[in-house]
Amino acid sequence: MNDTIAAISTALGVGAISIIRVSGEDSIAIVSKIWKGKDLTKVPSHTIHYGFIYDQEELIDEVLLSIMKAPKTFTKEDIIEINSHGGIATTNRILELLLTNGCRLAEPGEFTKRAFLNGRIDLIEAEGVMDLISSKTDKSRSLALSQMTGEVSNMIHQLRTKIADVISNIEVNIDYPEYEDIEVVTIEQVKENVTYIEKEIQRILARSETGSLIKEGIKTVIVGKPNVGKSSILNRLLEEEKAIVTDIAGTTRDVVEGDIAIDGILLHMIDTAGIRETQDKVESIGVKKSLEWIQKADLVLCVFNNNEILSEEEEELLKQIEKKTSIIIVNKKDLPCQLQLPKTDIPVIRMSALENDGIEELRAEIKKIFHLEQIEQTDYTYLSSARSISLLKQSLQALQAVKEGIAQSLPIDMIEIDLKNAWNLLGEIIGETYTEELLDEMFSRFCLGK
Ligand SMILES: Nc1nc2c(ncn2[C@@H]2O[C@H](COP(=O)(O)OP(=O)(O)OP(=O)(O)O)[C@@H](O)[C@H]2O)c(=O)[nH]1
Ligand SMILES: [Mg+2]
Repeated sequence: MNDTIAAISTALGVGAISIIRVSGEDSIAIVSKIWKGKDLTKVPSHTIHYGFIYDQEELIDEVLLSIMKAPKTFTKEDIIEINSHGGIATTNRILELLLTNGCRLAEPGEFTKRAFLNGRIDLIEAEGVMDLISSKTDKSRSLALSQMTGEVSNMIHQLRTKIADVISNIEVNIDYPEYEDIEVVTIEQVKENVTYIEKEIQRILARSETGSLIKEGIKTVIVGKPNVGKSSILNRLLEEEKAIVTDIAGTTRDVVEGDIAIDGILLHMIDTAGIRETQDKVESIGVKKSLEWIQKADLVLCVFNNNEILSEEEEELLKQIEKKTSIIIVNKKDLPCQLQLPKTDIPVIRMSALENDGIEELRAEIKKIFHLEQIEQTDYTYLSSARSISLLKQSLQALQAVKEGIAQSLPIDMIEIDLKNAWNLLGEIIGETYTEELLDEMFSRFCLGK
């Protein structure tokens, strides 16, 4: 891991400035080979310098260079950041120069991976870095930030400390068995403490649902018979003409997608091909797909035409969506009513996409279903990644095993095993223990230069 890595940290394209980042023990030596300006081995850490990048005698760019010496840096290694002029040609040329002078091209997320491996941040904080970069709403930004700055990690540390206290209590007991009446007291204490920790974990898990909602958004699919106005509704929600609308049934052949935000929560909208029996091959693939989408969706918007009677396919569709979180939309309410819906517990919104009437009611219903107005404005210490939520669930199970063990009067050192298990699982969340595969998988999702 001692090699020195380099990458372009800004987005590639035309821009005023690009940043090329270098990290590793040879950062200063390598950059010095292509730099004309102050002697980098002599300048103080955390300073910025004006100078030039040269390829032998050829001037490449006029730049500002930041130098940050280990250990007080993001990776805990020497870091140099070259602020060059933007544009692909200059930026790439400087990167190439660094590579020919001894740097290795960084893998995606490698700077953050080094920050983790060198103990600068834990895994939760590393995930936070990635989430911050990819966040699309203000809420998901706040969530990522509280993760990145260690608030979420603190919460996990506190739980671990509580479990560690219980374990050390037991150890004392095992080490001094001569005090006969201690065991009874300890078992009672263990039970009490474990119940408390369990409750804490359950509370965090309940909130983590909100966490993943903020982070992942709500996958929303619009389904219904051809020509009922699905694409028109999508366009109204997106406030743009994204999907093609015609009076020809079967206009949408493949899925059309778009994102909207409601109260800071992202809805990833998918408009599908109308569902009906069809001979047309391309269309029938689309129909199959939209049925698949229903299975995958967090929310199904099922559209009917107010002006038509219910068809057989639509009755079938109603059955399909019963088990899902869904809203029935009766569209074209500007036309005379022909539709008769069977009794259902699914909320019904009547609207006219043509006259832009009822969209607000639809938004309000979505807010209600997902309790969006209740999402706290200030506290964002939720777990949000599937990885950490699953580990937290497993640690809850381990604690439940502790209580079962107590109920069955198992020897205390057996009970201790489950406690240690819970403690280890919480440790995995923050990366106290990890596997190479996990790190590879996690950091490969990062962008280059971070
Ligand atoms: N009167 C009336 N017409 C509407 C309304 N909403 C949509 N339409 C019309 O209905 C027709 C079909 O609309 P689309 O949005 O393309 O319907 P779709 O469900 O996406 O249709 P496919 O993609 O073919 O499955 C168009 O001519 C729209 O202008 C409405 O609220 N009232
Ligand atoms: Mg359509």
